[in-house]
Formats: sequence, structure tokens, C-alpha cells
Amino acid sequence: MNRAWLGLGGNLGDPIKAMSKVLRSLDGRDDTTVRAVSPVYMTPPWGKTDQPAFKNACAEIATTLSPQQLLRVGLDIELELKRERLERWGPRVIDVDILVYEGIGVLEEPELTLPHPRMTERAFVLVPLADIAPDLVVGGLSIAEWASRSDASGIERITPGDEWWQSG
Ligand code: A4P
Ligand code: MG
Repeated sequence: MNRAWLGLGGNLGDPIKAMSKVLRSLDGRDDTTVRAVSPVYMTPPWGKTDQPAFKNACAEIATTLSPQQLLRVGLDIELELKRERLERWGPRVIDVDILVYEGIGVLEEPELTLPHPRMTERAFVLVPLADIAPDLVVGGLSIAEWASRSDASGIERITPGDEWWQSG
């Protein structure tokens, strides 16, 4: 089993419900177990700012899927949730990003880049990730260090703990 860290987010419909469906669907597979889940945060839209606030969370999984297989599985779950791919950085029901895959330093393929290329600039990823993986090192710095350097203004924790994904 390899560990991997996922970023989840959405700003249309019921993102908490969509994120919990993703995690339960992954956890229900024989090849994948959800190991840790962050609280959910309400985050101001990044990139394209004239859209509703997002809800974001991160999770640690253990999996025997390769990074490419994991991407495929994530995209299939996104499709099941009927995400409409409208515009880059635009509103979405659910987005599943692979942030880091243990043992893969850097991967650059047309379909998959690891670590996720924009993760160290994005407080909406770093704040929840720092809850579950503060000592994980990416680009020479720990996630706790990246998070402390990020602009977390407007980011608010909206669930007390990690129990949100088990129901709803
Ligand atoms: N892809 C390549 N590498 C990866 C990876 N490590 N993980 C490819 C997942 N996918 C990866 O994805 C397009 C393609 O990227 C995938 O098919 C896969 O082959 P996408 O999510 O539709 O891409 P996108 O939305 O056009 O661009 P990008 O930069 O991936 O968007 P993000 O990163 O998903 O950002 N603001 C807040 N507050 N919270 C958010 O969650 N999300 C976005 C979208 C913008 N602003 C946000 C948030
Ligand atoms: Mg994405």
C-alpha cells in the first residue's frame, strides 16, 4: 500500500455531500482505504474570484492503485457526481486532485503532474492538509511551513473534526 494525499473541493450544490461521497466511494474499494480526513473549510474562490465560496478538505489514503489508476478512479467518481466541466478554475460540484503520492518525487505526464503543481500556492489546500500532514515535505518545505507562508485570510473551519464524511 502507498500513501497519497488528496485535495477535495466544490462550490456548487452540496459540496460536503459530494466530498463525502468521494471519500466513501474510495474507502469502499478493496484497493483503497481512507486513513485521515481534515475538517471542512469555507474558502474564498482562488483564481477566478467572481464565483461562490468553496468548501475544501484534504484526505490521506492508502492504496495499491498506481497514481495513474488513482487519477482515473477519481475522475470516474467526479463523473458519477455529474460534475459539469464548464470553465477553468470556475464553479464545480466536486474536484478531486491528487496532491502527493508517496514515493513519487516528481511526475510530469500529459494527464498527471505530481506533486500537484499549484498546491504550494493555495491556502485552500495547505490549511486543511496541514491538519493531517503537517510534516509532509513538498518542494523542500513541510506542509506546516508552506501553510504558515500562505495567505489564509477568509478561510474558516466549518466542521469541528473529521466525522463529516461518514454521513450525509
Ligand atoms: N491533472 C494533472 N495533474 C493532476 C493531479 N495531480 N491531480 C489533470 C488531478 N488531476 C490532475 O483537471 C483537469 C485535468 O488535470 C485532469 O483531467 C487531469 O488529467 P481539472 O480539475 O478539471 O482542472 P482545472 O480545474 O481546469 O484546473 P486546475 O488548476 O486543476 O484547477 P484546480 O486545481 O482543480 O482548481 N478556489 C478555492 N477556494 N477552492 C478550490 O477548490 N478550485 C479551483 C480549481 C479554483 N479555485 C478554487 C478551487
Ligand atoms: Mg483539478
